[in-house]
Amino acid sequence: GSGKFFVGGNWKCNGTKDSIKQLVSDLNSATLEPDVDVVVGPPFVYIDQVKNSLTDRIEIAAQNSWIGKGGAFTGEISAEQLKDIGCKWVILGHSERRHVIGEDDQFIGKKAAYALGQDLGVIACIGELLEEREAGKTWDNIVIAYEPVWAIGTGKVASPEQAQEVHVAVRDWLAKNVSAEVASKTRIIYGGSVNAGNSADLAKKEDIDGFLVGGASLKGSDFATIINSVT
Ligand code: G2H
Repeated sequence: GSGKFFVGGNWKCNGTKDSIKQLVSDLNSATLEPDVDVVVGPPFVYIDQVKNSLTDRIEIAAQNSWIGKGGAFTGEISAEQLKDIGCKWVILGHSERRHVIGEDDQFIGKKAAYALGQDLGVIACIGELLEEREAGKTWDNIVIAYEPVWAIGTGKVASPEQAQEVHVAVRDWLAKNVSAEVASKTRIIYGGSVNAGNSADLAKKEDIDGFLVGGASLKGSDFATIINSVT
């Protein structure tokens, strides 16, 4: 694999002040492998609550950001605002945003480029194929999440072999289209029905450098098990 194991919890549009208080307290008391980068992505409105209560051991991601500087863009949140409240990361291009909300590669690419320019880390999600180079030249802060659409929230996880095959293809694409160095150091993580029972087998695969976890990240003990499946 490449770099440090990376596990992101994508809470999506879930939670209340109370349920998040509980989840944060479970995460604060969980024992986590030290050699894993751990990030959670609460809904925007709870980021401040999480930032003020969650251990510094875990960093915070937003689930979206605007394509440029803030201003007259009703309903949007800027990268500058995310930084201002202590967010280090943003999840961009998630398939729910592509397929339910209608974001396309070009729009997601603009968001990624702007967020990287503001020094946010980007968790860039792709579907079946990496269709085009989306984020310009700054690859240092990018983690690529491969999430086959059929595996998202369905309980149908990709087999370790299926995921490994695509991760290798993505790495080859990076080698050909960006550089060998970027290909070898970019973390390519898997998302789609990862849970406490299947993460260890997936983590054994050489090109699976971590996970983006949805449903199972809402339970602290399961999320901790997934973090600790690093090999
Ligand atoms: C895929 C994943 C996390 P889940 O979207 O982004 O969600 O683990 O619920 O399939």
